[in-house]
Amino acid sequence: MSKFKLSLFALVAMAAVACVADPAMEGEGAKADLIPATKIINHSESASQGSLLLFVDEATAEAWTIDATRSGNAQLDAIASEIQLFSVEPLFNMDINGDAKRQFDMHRWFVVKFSDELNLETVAKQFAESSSIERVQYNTMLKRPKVQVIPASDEDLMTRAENDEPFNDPQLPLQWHYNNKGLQSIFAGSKEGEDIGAYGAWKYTTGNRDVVVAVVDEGVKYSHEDLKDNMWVNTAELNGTSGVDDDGNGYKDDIYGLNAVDLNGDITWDVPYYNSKGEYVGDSGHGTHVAGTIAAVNNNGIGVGGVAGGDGSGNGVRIMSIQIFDGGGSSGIDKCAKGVEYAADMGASILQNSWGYTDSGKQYTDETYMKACAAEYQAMKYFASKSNCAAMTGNVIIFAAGNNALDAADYPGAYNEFIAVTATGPDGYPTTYTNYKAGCNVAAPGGETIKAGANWSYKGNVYSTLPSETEGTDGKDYGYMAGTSMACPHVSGVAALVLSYALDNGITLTNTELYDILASSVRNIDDSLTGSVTRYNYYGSEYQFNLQPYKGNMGTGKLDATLAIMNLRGATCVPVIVGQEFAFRVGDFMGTNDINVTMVKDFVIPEDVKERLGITTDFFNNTIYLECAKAGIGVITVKYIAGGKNVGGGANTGGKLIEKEVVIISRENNDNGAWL
Ligand SMILES: [Ca+2]
Ligand SMILES: [Ca+2]
Ligand SMILES: [Ca+2]
Repeated sequence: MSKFKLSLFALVAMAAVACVADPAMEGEGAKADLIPATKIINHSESASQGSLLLFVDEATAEAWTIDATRSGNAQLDAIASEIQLFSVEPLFNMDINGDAKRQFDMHRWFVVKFSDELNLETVAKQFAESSSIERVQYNTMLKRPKVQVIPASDEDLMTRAENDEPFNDPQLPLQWHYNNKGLQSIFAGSKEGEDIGAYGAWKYTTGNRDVVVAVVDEGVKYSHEDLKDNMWVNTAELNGTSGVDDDGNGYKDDIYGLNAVDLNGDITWDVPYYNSKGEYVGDSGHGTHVAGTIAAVNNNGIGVGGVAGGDGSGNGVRIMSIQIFDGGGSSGIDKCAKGVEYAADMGASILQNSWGYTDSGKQYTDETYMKACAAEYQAMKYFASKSNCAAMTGNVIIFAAGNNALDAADYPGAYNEFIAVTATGPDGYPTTYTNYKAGCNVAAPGGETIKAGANWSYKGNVYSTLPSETEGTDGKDYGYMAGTSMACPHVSGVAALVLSYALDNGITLTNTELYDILASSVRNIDDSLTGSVTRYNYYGSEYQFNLQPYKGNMGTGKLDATLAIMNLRGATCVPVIVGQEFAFRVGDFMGTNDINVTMVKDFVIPEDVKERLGITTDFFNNTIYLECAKAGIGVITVKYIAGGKNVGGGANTGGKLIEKEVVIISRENNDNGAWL
């Protein structure tokens, strides 16, 4: 039988052996076995005792909503009576956006509770016998993983931003994943430009308050000095009465989001827990770390930066905490689904998920995932159907691909309507832990751990916020983690930047168009994937990590925030390497077969752009020869005649004069092949 556990994806770095798929999983391929033939849609492993999720027919849904003791079906009432049900409750809150939820059949899901003493499988079978019950789902509990946290060193905390940094956050230079300067002191083999391209994008937007990102994870430390100003706040509860559900959404005191384990507003991040082996498996700071990557407050003179953390003027995107882990405990599928429902109902437009069913890419297909995780899936579909950002029709869902070095992304991320994010290191290569191939959509920096002399070096991990109260963070508010968990919030952050830019500039798009922008605003990764690179196994021994299997399998490429903004603008991007002349043949970039560029009339380079990039130009035969002395980004305007007839000697008949923005992106050669 398949063994799934739901886990957060922070890498346990010491376990980063060149792990190939566990042989025990190979050939298991028990897809048929995953979905039992009966109405019982999943297996009872890791299921919560004393409760089941039931998907009922319309008549029963209506009857149970009125009186939970009478379904209108005598057989079902007899079963309920025999089991001595404690309670029958709708899974979802139909009082809020009920009509929209009905379209996803969410009104037909109920949670039934009964004595823990009863045999769960027997009860499930009894319900499955009722003609009124269409599906029975075991309430699978999410399992706590071990997460490696590397607190900031005193030296890290003493870091001060150089003058060339765009913001004054002192530890920004440690965040190579936003802007990689190729410092070998951070990572041996680190390459300039192997980053998310944040600095370029920040010239156009740094965030917008009206974009809300729901972080489905451990609780976010909302009081963190570098996060508190970018937390989403439910003002009715903030200004309301303690112990009272002031806004009537079904949850008391939900000021910063939802604790989906206890189903209240008491978000926590520092609850300790030890398993039976004495290992610490309590809160790790994972949710706070992920939140910082998306929206730590920029330019506030403290700590770090966030991809969409604003510019210090109060314009960062906001983080809503959806807490699915709490100390040693976790949500089941039911509460996780309610957390997703909450994010949809309370205004999040991006769902950030650094969790998944471990190894499930080898077991599920899209079809079996939809069936076996039906309650959660329907909540996801509902979330995606809502339009919580004025700039976008629909919402978007982004997942980490998983950390088991498997050639398939874990579900739910692998599902075709969600984005699954793979992870690269500071040298731009795939990380040793990242899942790849089937179901993977796009790559982003997730961090890598290597040896530096005799010691492990974690500076190539992702640096972000931590909760200092939490065991393992050593009293530090900042530190390192690595994993596809850390790559995923870079993509959520870029999605948030794109929406921010759209809001700021009156642009509208659909969620499908945003997915398309995320998947197409990429730099090439495949050209560099030949041969191998040196990595280190669990015991610290060097080995050669073969790059070949990753070629063509990390998704469409490495996401670049600047390109994403440019794609939204619909502007043509021209890539230039510093110090090398580039022949910009306008006809190759503009026009179509029907409307050819017949004559370039003029091009305008604003003085500030000319100076910033050190641009020199030449012009001949409809080609602009460009050379940039400095790295950077600038917009020029090209005017040309399309569709006319070039009669020679600079004369033209007919056609249409077109004026277009062209974005010049000038970069140092980072030796990773063509990068557009
Ligand atoms: Ca409330
Ligand atoms: Ca309250
Ligand atoms: Ca900061």
